[in-house]
Amino acid sequence: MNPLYDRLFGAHEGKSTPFLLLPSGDVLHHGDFLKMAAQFAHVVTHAGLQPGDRLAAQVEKSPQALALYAACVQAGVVFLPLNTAYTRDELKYFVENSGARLMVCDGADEDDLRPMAQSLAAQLVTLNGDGTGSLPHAAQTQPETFQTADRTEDDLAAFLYTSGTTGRSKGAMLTQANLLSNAETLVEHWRFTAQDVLIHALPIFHTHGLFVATNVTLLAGGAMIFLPKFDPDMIIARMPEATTMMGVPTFYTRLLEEARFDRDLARHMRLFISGSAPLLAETHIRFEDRTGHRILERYGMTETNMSTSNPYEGERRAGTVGFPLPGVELKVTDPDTGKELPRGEVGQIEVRGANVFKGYWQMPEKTAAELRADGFFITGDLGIQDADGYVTIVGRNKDLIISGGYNIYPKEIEMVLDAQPAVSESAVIGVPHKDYGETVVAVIVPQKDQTAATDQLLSACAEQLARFKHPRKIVTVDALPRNTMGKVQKNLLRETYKDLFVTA
Ligand code: MLC
Ligand code: AMP
Repeated sequence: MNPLYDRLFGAHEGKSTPFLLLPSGDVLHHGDFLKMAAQFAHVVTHAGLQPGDRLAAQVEKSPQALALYAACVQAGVVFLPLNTAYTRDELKYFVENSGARLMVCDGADEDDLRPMAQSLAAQLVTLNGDGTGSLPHAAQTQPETFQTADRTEDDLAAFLYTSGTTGRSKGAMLTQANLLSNAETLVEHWRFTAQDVLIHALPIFHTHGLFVATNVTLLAGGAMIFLPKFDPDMIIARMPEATTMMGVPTFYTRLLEEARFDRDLARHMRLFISGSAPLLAETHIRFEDRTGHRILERYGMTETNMSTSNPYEGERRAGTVGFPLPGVELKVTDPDTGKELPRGEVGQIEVRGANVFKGYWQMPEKTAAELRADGFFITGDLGIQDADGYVTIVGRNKDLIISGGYNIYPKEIEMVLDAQPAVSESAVIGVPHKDYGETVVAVIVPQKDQTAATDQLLSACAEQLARFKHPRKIVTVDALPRNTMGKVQKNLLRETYKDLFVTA
């Protein structure tokens, strides 16, 4: 028994139904995809990995990369996908912290990563974006079936790292039941069937692209137009074959910039879904005016999978994230006391259900701080539930920036900037950005009688942090605004710099 494998993958073994529709026009059928996954599972287990061991993968999006996820589920190995933008320093932390025994990287990074892998006693194999590499090479001679490892619903399926307000990333432990229960709920809620063809242009190293999009499609038995990245030309060209699309708000604002994206092109589509960051009500309205479709906005998190969704039938309300999903309890609490607040009051959103993760890997204090003993998870998002039950996210009780759907924790960037000799202190904030929703601005105070050169600060960031986390603007000030307790007033900084990028 391996519930996640059996339901998502095993159910399609031997089938010649289409699964991945590729940019080349090729179609990868379910059965062939699963043969590849089985061959990968052999390579992974021959490397000595046992059920429960971790495999870290920093690879480009490809059918093979997705087969690696399937292989891990089949072999009972915990899958740890990593953003391709992460630097070597960032990667080292994830591999070390998770104790991953096998790393899969792009061939171009192999020489750079090998000493690090060796120092952490992790094996290293390669998988390139074009499907070549030492992993697929070794897989070629392996059997096309694999004895699925026994697992229970409570066993771990994946670790997804999320940064924290202290700057140290936490490995969110997701069980088979977390993933499966959420996929089941979403398939039903959003009416996915084997006839669906989803435009998949998201990365597959985060919850949205890997679990929401892929697991839902797999469970329903449908197909995905599997694109390497968001590219409006490609999406517009392939839309006639699709029935549904999932994306972050930037996908929708960018599509609206294309005159070719019109009512005729979208007429046959069944559903457009948005999440991972706030979709402006204005975008929702413009999208409906252009296409006649109301985007269905949902709300989730790495730790909770999806928690709320606007209805499939019924009113999809712009600016809201809809209702708690079936099986998910949601309450709005006072951030100071943890007491539940009456409907209509703004507070911290907490959720409980089979969707909620098991805790942070080897961080019992952080787990205890966010996951209550009664099972409610404190999301750190501020919201309000109206009289009709619609939930609106109004802000965050955590110091977090979301740029184009990627989470950026200011603390991580401040730590890099503060370590620079010319910097006395820094405050990193998110400001509105037309394309990314929010973007990163660093406000720095130089050391007395020193000038902090922007290019030096940026090169320090480049060395240590993924590109999407880099400040898009560095502002120098004499002093940071502080309250009477000495705490930096980031709200004042956000107000001061709010217009820097709105017309960008
Ligand atoms: C890329 N870049 C970004 C960026 N993405 N910078 C800031 N924010 C981003 N999101 C940088 C690149 O490093 C590059 O830098 C430049 O921008 C252009 O690169 P690109 O490859 O052309 O990227 P672009 O097309 O701009 O990508 C934007 C995007 C992409 C929005 C299409 O970021 C994306 O696919 N985002 C989806 C993220 C996602 O899946 N989130 C889900 C998390 S799960 P330069 O300057 O060197 O050229 C989650 C839970 C839930 O949140 O509820 O779903
Ligand atoms: P991540 O940790 O990458 O999973 O990001 C989760 C965070 O994304 C949540 O805590 C929210 O702050 C944000 N988020 C996800 N979906 C939405 C949405 N529809 N509206 C507003 N914020 C969202």
